[in-house]
Amino acid sequence: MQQLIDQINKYRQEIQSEPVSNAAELEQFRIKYLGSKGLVKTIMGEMKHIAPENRKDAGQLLNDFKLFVETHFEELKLTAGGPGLSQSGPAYDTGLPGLPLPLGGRHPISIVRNRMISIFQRLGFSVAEGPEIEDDWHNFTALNLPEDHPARDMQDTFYISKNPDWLLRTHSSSVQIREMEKRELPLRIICPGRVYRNETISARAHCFFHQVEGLYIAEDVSFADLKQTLYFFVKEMFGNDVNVRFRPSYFPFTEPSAEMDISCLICGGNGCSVCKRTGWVEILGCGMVHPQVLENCGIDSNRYTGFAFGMGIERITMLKYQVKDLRLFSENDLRFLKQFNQEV
Ligand code: 2NM
Repeated sequence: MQQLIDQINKYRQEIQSEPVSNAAELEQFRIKYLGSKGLVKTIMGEMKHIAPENRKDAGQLLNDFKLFVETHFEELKLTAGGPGLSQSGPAYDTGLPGLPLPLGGRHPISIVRNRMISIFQRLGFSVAEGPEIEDDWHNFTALNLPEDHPARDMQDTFYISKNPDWLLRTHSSSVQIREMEKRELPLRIICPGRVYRNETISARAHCFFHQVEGLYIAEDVSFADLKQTLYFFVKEMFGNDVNVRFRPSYFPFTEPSAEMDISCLICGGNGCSVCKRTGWVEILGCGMVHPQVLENCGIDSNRYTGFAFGMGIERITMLKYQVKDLRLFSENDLRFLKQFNQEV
């Protein structure tokens, strides 16, 4: 019996080191070990010479061996496969293309932001970025926000430290202050980025959102330039059928200031719940940069003028894609996000 065990182990080793690298060798392997006159059949035939008291153990041993050879053959079929294998039966075709890997897609906020950037780039604006953690000067003081302005309140702004004040920027205007301080004029930039406000989270408010702010400073920049720039943006973003109106407004950093509305995309201006039955929806704030803000950045306000505007990317995205709840943008639910990207 021990002799049989040793013999079988020797065969196992021999089989494992048998070189099989193509279809012809695979077929030779099959004939040699699993064919009608092959090794497995031959040693199974030897069973009759085994002593009756050993037959049970020997039968088990030989069955295990048979299974080993068959399994090894199946493995060889996979590794020694290739298109040439088709003559010796179905197997794995390495000539087939691989299975597609699922690809990620763009977030709707990124899609809209990129679109906004490319529209303004065509008008000669370039992209500027800055820190999300700001000091009091760049976020408030340089922008003409007085010491007692409500936006500075602890209730509205996330302070990291007080005195010296470090905070999460509440708008991307702080980037524009930094650019005005360090760049040569004329200046024509847009500042896309994330901003933070201490809000109770709801369908309409969040503690962070995304803005694109624009700034153009040169000699003789007028309110007419501002209007034409924003008309162009709206037509490119929402199409030629959309109407635009300006309403007077107030910001400490612009004078005069205005808000811009577009005709409601949902009802076409007839009145619905999105536009609160007015036919108009607000999309941005804008104005001529306050002379004090220019002076704060070392710019001669007698020589230079400029316009600025700011808008929320979430708001534009909600209008464009009719998204009803702001929270969807940060929940990362794939059922929502997949709707903006084609499956591949
Ligand atoms: C707005 C509305 C109006 C603005 C002003 C400036 C700066 F830095 F030039 F003073 N940046 N952005 C601005 C003006 C932003 O957002 C609603």
